[in-house]
Amino acid sequence: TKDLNGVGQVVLRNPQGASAQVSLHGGQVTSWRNEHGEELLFTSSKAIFKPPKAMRGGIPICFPQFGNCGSLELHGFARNKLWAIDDNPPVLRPNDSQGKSFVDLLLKPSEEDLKFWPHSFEFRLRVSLAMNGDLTLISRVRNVNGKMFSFSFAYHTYFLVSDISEVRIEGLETCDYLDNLCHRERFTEQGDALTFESEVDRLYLSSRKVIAVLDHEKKQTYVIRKEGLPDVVVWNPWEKKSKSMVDFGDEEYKQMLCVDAAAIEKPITLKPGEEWTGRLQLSVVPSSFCSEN
Ligand code: TA6
Repeated sequence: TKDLNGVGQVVLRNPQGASAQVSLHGGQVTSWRNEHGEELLFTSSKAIFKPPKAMRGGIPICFPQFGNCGSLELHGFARNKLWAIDDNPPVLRPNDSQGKSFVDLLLKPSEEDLKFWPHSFEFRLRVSLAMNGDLTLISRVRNVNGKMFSFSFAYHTYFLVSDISEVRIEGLETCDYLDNLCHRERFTEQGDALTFESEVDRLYLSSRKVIAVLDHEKKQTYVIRKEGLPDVVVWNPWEKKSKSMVDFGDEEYKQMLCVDAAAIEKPITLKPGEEWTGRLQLSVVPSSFCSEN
């Protein structure tokens, strides 16, 4: 089922009790809970719910620019805009809606937006919750017969973890990455799973379609499946940087990890009438850890 509550949030629910919450503000998923009602996404205790500022946590949409590698605000304007419910959504793949509770949102540029980013686009976002609790986000960006344009994109996903020092990422081994902490210098990841002892801010050039985030304490694994999104951003600000952010609690860096399915290194270019689709499917599965971890 889905219902729009008074604060512009669409709540998706499935019969097993799992739920997801999507805000019309920013098209941002603000909550994803399992069948026991346990929250799976991080939201800062100091998050600012004051439009147009994006709320720190959940899954902000970074579009048409990731980071501040362009002329727009950090991570682009899409996450700071009011989206509309899309009443005539495009037909996606049949299983994109079978047995799922979903909502379709639409973002189009206002006259104001066109002054900053003069490209006529339509951005359709489908957020769906499957019967098994999986959360899927499908973004479709179309060039509405304007001139050719390029953009970078990320699902800026704040996963909730029990203790960052007990988390590891599998699926990025041997991938190259650009290290934001070293002037985006290029390195190659070693053969082991990624673990965390200090600030990490990296862009992995990983065309692998499945990434796993293992939370030792919770004995659960987030499984990230992505299509049309060749890169993965991994970010934890650690103590010093998180203390410098007003909307980030002092110790909260221990309970979060951003693992963003993205298209950044090679921006997406759309000719008039062309469309790009970026799919993200999130699952959470119990994971039995072997004792050596
Ligand atoms: O996730 C990578 C990153 O660009 C970091 O460098 C940091 O700036 C972060 O995003 C900021 O994201 P925020 O949600 O605070 O806009």
